[in-house]
Formats: sequence, C-alpha cells, structure tokens
Amino acid sequence: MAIIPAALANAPTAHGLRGDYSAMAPDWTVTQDMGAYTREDHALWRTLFERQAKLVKAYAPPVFVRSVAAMDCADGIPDLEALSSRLRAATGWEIAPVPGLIPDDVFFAHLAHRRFPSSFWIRKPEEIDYLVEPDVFHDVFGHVPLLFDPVFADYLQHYGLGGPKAIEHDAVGILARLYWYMVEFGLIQTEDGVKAYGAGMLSSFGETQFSVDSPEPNRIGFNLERVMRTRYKIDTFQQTYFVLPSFEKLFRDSIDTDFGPLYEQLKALEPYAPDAAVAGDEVIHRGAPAA
Ligand code: HBI
Ligand code: FE
Repeated sequence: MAIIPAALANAPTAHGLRGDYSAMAPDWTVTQDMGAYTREDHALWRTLFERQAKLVKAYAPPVFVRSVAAMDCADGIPDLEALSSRLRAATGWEIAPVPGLIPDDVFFAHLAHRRFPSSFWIRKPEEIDYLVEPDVFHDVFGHVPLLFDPVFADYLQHYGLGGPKAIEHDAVGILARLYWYMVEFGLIQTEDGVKAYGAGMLSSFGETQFSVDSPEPNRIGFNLERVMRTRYKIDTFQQTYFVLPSFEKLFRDSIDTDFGPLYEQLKALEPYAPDAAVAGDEVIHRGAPAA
C-alpha cells in the first residue's frame, strides 16, 4: 500500500492513492523506471492510444491532432525525458514524473515553471474506460499535446502562477473550476464546428464523443466568472461544457483579471449547479437531459 503523505491525507482519492510516494524528491517528482513497465502495460497503452488517436481526428482541433503525431508515442508508454526534449524545443515545457495527485501548491509551482506533473503508472485493463486518479495515459495523451500550442502553453503557466493567490484567498476550489472546465473538459469553436480539446474528454473514449455529439449536456459560450461560479461533478460526464472562441480568449481574459477581488466576490455568492441555465448565458446548445 502506498505511503500516503500527510499533505494528501484528505485528498479526494486519498484512500486509493496508488502511486509509490516513498521515493519522491522534495518537489514530489520521481524517476521514471522504463524497465518497470510490463508487456501488458505497453499493450494497454497501444490499445488506448490507437482508439483515441483515431477518434481525435474527427473530434479534436487540428493543433491537438498535429501534436499527437509529433509526440510519436504510439508504440508504448513513452520515455518522459525523451518526450520532454521534444516538448522543450517547441514551447519550453517539460514533463515531471510524479506518483499521482500531488498537493495543490506543489502542482501550481510545477506549472508556474513550465513543468507538467504526469503520473508514471498506467491503469489496469479493467479500468480502460474509467479510473479515479489520472494515469500516464490521461496525463500524456490528454494534457501534453496542447502544451505544444504556444498560447495554451502560456495559459497553463499563467494558471500555475496564479495558484498562490488562490491559496491566499482560500479559493483553490474556485480556481480549480477553471482548470476543470477549461483544461480538463473544454470545447473550442473551429471552422469545422465545435471540437473537444480538454484532457479529461480526449483521454476518454465515451466522453470525447458525448461532449461534441450528445444533445444531453449544455454547451455555453466561455465566460470566466460564469465558469468559476459553476460547480462540477467528478464521477460522471459533464452536464455543461464551456466553449472557447480561441485559446487566446482564455489566456487574455485570465491575464486581464484581478483574481483577488473576484475570489472574494464569488465566495459571497451561491455557486451554480453543474446543469444550471443562467440568464445572460451565451447558449450554444441547451441540454436535453436524458429522459
Ligand atoms: N496533481 N498530479 C496532479 N495532477 C493534477 O491535475 C492535479 C494535482 N493536484 C492538484 C490539482 N490537480 C488541482 O486540485 C488543482 O488544479 C487545483
Ligand atoms: Fe488532468
């Protein structure tokens, strides 16, 4: 059983933390042991990769598809150092292997230094369609491709740089909504229609299609305050997706926002439910919850 660090004792999945936290460096990173992966691990990676690489061609924006190709990691779990050298050349980001979920402040600090923390272990075959904690497939296939996009790469560093202010205002939960809706489950307008770019959906066979095709969820035009006031569920498909006109919009609005007063304002307001319809919403699709 993994040694659970005190800092994560109350993490949502503390009971199930499965990475080995016993060999971490002070910054919570570990060394990826390529020899520790089994043939089954690499075979599962190939299964997941082939399924999603085909799907994203139709469902993701072109930059995601191009980046997946540039990552050249279809054959098995990639060496994260080798992948980092390609990523560093593109946008100065690198991948930091970690045992799994790490404390907010540590996570923010890595992002602020253009280091993306990625689990090094892969799920089990019986978890192919759902697992509670991010594994190496979610983190590498879901998150790394957009770190090749200069604007999104700048946005995610800015998100990390803003972490300490959220902690200072006791508003990490409010900032986390921005990450959840716009990094894990974001949609974006393209000349080819609305596409999915979030890591949580693009690493999921079911949610990639659901987020774009299903009539059930709301699809609402991105508005920073609306997103930060909207609660989310972690164990079902989203009931609302927010749609960006561009990554520049997400980056510019974040740069132009003084988050301190916004946290205080939002803390005093009732949050919206995950399926809420709010006056003033730019409704792109009004969800029709399944009967
Ligand atoms: N740790 N490894 C890892 N990956 C995450 O996505 C992550 C985390 N710790 C905290 C966290 N996300 C969120 O709580 C912050 O975005 C607020
Ligand atoms: Fe993620």
